[in-house]
Amino acid sequence: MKASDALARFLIAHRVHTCFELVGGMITHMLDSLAESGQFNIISMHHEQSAAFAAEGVARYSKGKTVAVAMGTSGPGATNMVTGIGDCWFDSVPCLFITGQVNTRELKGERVIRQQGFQELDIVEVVKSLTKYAARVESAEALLPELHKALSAALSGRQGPVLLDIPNDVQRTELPDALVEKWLAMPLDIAPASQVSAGDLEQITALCKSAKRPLICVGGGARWSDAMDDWLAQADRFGIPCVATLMGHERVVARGNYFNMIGSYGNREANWAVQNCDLLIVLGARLDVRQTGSDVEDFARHARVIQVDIDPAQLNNRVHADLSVCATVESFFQTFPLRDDVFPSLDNGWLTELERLREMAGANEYADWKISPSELFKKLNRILAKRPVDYVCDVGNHQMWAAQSLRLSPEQAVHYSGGMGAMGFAFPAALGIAVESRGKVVVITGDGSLQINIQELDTLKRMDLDVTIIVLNNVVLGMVKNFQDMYFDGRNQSTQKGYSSPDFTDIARAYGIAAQRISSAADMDRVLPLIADHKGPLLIEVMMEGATECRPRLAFGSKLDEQYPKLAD
Ligand SMILES: Cc1ncc(C[n+]2csc(CCOP(=O)(O)OP(=O)(O)O)c2C)c(N)n1
Repeated sequence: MKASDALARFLIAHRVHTCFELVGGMITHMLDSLAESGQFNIISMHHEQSAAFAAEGVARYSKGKTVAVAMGTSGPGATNMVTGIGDCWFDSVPCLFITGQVNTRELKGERVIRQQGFQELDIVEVVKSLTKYAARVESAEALLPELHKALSAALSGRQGPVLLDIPNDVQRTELPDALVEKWLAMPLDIAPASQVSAGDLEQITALCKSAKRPLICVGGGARWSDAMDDWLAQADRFGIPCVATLMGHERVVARGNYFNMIGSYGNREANWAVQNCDLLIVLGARLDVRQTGSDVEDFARHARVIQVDIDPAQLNNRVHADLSVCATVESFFQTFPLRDDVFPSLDNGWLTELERLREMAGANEYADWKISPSELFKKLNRILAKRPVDYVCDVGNHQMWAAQSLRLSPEQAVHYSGGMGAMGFAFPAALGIAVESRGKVVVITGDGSLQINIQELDTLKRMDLDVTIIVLNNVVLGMVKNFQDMYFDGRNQSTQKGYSSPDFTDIARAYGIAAQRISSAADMDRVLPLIADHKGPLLIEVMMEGATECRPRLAFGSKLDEQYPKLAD
């Protein structure tokens, strides 16, 4: 059997059945084999970066259970995928990246030259620091063992991206059928992750016993746990409040004792909760500067901190943890029962105070703007409530407006480019999510972010997916402009001066995609409800000139609960 056919069979045997790619000479054998298998969904994109984000979208939708392939040719096809690989790496998303490579006899090997073959580039070396496993497949016999190793690594422990670089001649070499069958029958080698132990549970329980103002903080490491929703519902019943980081916020359903997102762009009530709790239970969050603010010493200033994380290197890293537990958050949810005797010292006023603050912080902070982003998201919450929807946000103020105001119903999720913060992520990731879910996906993007992968409007039209793009067009690179306003006396080089954005409504229509424009609050009431029953591609351009601020936010050096503007201002 031809090695590239064996690759297709191996992937199908492991439920990998979607491939996003942009073709090039060095991947034609593999692509042909995937197509000829008749069991692969191949989606051709217009940029390998988009293919990478789209493949990532499949895994994000399936909570890391389904891996997709992003494939690019040697040289530029490979380097174009690096941003997507990095995104998977930082946000722990399993994904298989495959690059074609020049024939083995054309490889430069140990020669001190830059290149031997045309488009030869050592992508394995480039992505080593961004992958769980990356290797060049040296021979056809090594292909299936390498695939086995790579897929196993992607799905083990703290999940992440893997890359295999496959030379053209390796792809077209014949392999003995018996060898192929042997590897097809081999189950993946998924390493067991550490679990919360009885000793850990004892220590956690002891800290909970004395806590008057406990707080759960859900992070990215918890967001895909199947047990999370039931556990949080139980916490809700016992009056235990919960907040989340940006990544945790992706999957927490809005409910009574959920006090939203912490951080420098966090919700006021969430930051206040962190700064006033006496026990903070951090579940799968690495507590970076965006989550704690720069004054780490002051973070959770009155609290003892319990940190549960699958990755030992993340424990007790920036924030001092009084108790570090190296285990999956899933095992914590499964083994740490919530009963009314777990928090016997619970102060009832704690929840009442948090509720009061959440109510106050829910006020429209943009009443002086023609279109208030928080009001826009409140309307969207109402319009799409209780419907299965995946939101995908880009990077900028629009993302933070969404994170502060979107409220998820069951069967809803939102996806962010967390650690990488890559503008251009949302639209292609949404395509991947829609391919996998076959359901409604709503993209929240800015004029700067959408322009990075705008070429995929053609892919959306061709695939006819149920994707609505809401582009908040403030005609500036708002988040950075805001920074320049604060620290560069308003000199707005390249965010406003020298920056431009086009008419997105016209562009969508040119691609054959239905489009609407919102220029006033009244337009919002007319246009947003259309999303609910619309099936297929739709672009909504929201004109928001002058809207460049995120309220509230944290100035550098400020304490987490001293966000700007102050509520009384
Ligand atoms: C690929 C990439 N390049 C640059 C940045 C830096 N950056 C962060 S936010 C931002 C502005 C985003 O502008 P836009 O998408 O219009 O959103 P807005 O902030 O105006 O809502 C920039 C340039 C980034 N995060 N990603």
